Amino acid sequence: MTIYQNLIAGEWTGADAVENINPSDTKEVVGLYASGSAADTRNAIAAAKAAFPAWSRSGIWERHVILKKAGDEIMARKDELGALLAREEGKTLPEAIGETIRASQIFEFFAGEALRLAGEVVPSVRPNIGVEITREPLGVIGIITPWNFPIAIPAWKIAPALCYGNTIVFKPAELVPGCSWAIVDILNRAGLPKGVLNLVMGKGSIVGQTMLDSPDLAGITFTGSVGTGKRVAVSSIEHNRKIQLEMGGKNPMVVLDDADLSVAVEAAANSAFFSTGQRCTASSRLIVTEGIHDRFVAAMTEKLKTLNVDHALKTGTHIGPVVDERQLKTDTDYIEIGKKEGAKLAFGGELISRDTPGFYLQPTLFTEATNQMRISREEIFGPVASVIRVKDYDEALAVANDTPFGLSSGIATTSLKHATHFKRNAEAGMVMVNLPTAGVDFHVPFGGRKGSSYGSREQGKYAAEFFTTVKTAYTLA
Ligand code: UN1
Repeated sequence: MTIYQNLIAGEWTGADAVENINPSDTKEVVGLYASGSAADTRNAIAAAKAAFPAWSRSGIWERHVILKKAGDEIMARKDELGALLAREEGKTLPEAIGETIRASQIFEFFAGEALRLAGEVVPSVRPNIGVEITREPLGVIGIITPWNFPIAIPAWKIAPALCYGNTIVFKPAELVPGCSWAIVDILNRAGLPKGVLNLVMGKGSIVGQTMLDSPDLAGITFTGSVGTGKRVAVSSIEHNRKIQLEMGGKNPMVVLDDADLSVAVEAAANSAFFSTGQRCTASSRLIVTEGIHDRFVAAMTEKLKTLNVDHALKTGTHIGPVVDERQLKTDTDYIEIGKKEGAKLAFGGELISRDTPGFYLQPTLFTEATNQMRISREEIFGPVASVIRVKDYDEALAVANDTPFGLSSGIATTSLKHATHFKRNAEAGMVMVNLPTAGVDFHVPFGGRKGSSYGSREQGKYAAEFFTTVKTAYTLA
């Protein structure tokens, strides 16, 4: 089998490889991917550092052309890349193709942003002096991405980093190197100079740790677990390094008595169970007022009966497998914890077998949960959600905000008054009215508050905040 290698200083390299396994069919090896060493990582950082002076001064047209070419190629290959994504991560083929289209759109967006770079010219408070405020690239950026969005998250970190003139050392999640390799190959062929984008696939404990220890990374943008995020933060203080962290969520979906029941059920089922619940934006706490509670639970249970859990590439599959054995164990451990804590298992909870060996778990719904239970406080990252019964809107809002996280917060209601109040008072970076908490646009800011995020927002024009540093220049006229 060919080894998909790392790209360091413009050369494909690496002989040590690991298997990329399909979670829908663990007999299938998607490919062999290089596993980089600490020396590879240091070489990649040195290459990115050497490439920075020229790339930071490259013209905006050159950056536009490369980003646009990459976006176009990803779109042209959406079915093939979507299938690769579904095979390595396990989300369904339509979800995977949708994510691939999103990655293409992100490159198109930042291709445009490259042409819109602008600063400000303002008068000084002193006479005969002019002031210019400009944005300059930050330097070498370390990019560390998770397994749950194998193409969209790399796209939304790589595209702005390049757009604003930075160079990159990119470490994708070990479980899903395939889409990352494909994006790097596409950008490399689109004409990026050597060393501007370096790919080091491999272990977090080796590649990731070497990145954290380096004094040469000016910034690290990270999406992943709270624990690893904290390590990125602590190491970065020591190196005076800018960071952008997207970590967990325990996103609430409030359902009020006046909600349109079918809108509420669609939004809740999508948020909680699509992409196998493996989204930091998934809603795992369904906070339901008592007048609609029983009807909501009955309708959700009916809906869950219609969702097929099966091979990600099979037509008609709504929910693919869990990503790997370790995540499956986390999910089933939490299901046991929920039962012990006294929540009622209303649907699912069982492993299922299909034609191919894979990590298949039923969508799981608890009822009679309280907001103090561990299943309501800790991120599970699987197809598991709990219904928490509340008296009225005020209690629903208080419960929604009573969490260490603050990424996305949803409400299903037909009341303008409650929707408006919720938008203002939800302690979250993103608020959704009559929509799933997950599934976001590619051209507007993404990120959260409290334990969910640290640093400035990702995506849209707000991405410039992280990927640039501001210069204020004074000139005597
Ligand atoms: C989405 O819900 O569309 O890791 C995106 C995650 C998020 C991305 C969610 N950073 O799940």
